[in-house]
Amino acid sequence: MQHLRKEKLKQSNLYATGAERVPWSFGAARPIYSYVLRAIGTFCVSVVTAFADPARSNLSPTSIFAPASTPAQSIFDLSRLVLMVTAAIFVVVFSLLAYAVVKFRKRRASDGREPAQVYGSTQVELAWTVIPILIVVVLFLAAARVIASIQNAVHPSNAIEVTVIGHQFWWEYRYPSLKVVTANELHIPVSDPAHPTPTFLTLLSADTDHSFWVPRLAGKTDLIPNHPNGMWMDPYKTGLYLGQCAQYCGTQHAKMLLRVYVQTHDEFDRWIQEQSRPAKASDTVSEGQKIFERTACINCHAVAGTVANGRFGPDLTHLMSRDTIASGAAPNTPENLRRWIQDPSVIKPGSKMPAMGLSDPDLDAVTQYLETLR
Ligand code: HEC
Ligand SMILES: [Cu+2]
Repeated sequence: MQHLRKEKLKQSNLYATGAERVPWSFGAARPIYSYVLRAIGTFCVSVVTAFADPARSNLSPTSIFAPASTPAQSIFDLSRLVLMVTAAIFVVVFSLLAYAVVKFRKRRASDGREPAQVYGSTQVELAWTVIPILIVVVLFLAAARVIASIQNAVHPSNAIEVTVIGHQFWWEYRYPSLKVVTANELHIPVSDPAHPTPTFLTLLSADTDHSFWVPRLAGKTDLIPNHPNGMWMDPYKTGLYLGQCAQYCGTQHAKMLLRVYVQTHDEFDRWIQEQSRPAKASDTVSEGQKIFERTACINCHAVAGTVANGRFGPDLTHLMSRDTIASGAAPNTPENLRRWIQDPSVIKPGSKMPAMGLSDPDLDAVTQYLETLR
């Protein structure tokens, strides 16, 4: 228990720093059974906590047992039903098994004769065919109901629309009607159940399959090239919700983390206002900006209001408004920013941004310039 609790603390790190603290990474190599045991242990602890603690306060920030939005709540209720039914089956089957093993074990005094041989029993066979069929039908209907209720949800006119584009290995977020483009940190308003303001996501991919999964907010949905998918969420509570790309998409899939900031309406409106402005122009173009605009940086990155309009990498117009860089792989500090520009593979080996080979003074100047992008 102690061990598991410590593990959970480790997992609840909000983001990784450097190579070693990605949520769900297990650190040093261990024998494979220890992962399996830990997975089973963590799962059991989560189940027990979910049932025992209605506030579900001490679960990890990515737990499916702590839903904070309607789709996640429906899925949680369904999984609770499935878990209860399967737990009952487990108890019945294993009790019968244990009873048979003990009752009919080989005894010292046994005379070696075969027990009575029974050939078929219509009642028993009917029972063990009909009952499982009924159970499967009930589970099927319950699941179909939840799927339909999520997929057919009405789309109110005041819903926030966001287009999510999965890239190897980062997330692009576009708010088409609000004229905002950002990356990696999704901001959405909280939704009061009395006056819901849900957010509807259109899921696209620029390259390969990805999957958007923030367990506390909604189910898992894939981003498939040339096949737009959709999902929605209406978080009840403000806060930061975490997740991760849930479909293997290449080497850095594990560092393609999801961060959803659920804000009050005022905070959200302010954020939108700030994000829809172009980059703050200074009177003198700084040395760093000159280097940035002379280098291939602008082929891949956009900074609104400047010549930089590349779309291959994240939009950098308001880079400093983000808490992390590289899709949650590292906190957004000047040191990490410099390390990243010098050689992205130090933070994220296999990332699609090349090391640009800048000299030290140029590196400092570019970092300084990026730090002005608020
Ligand atoms: C070939 C395209 C390409 C070039 C050239 C390039 N980048 Fe990038 N850059 C990317 C990609 C792709 C990412 C996202 C990497 C990831 O998170 O996996 C990225 C990420 C970044 C980030 C982190 C952004 C965030 O919000 O997470 C910064 C900062 C950055 N680049 C700065 C630069 C600078 C400065 C240069 C020029 C010296 C440069 N890039 C050149 C493609 C490029
Ligand atoms: Cu991915």
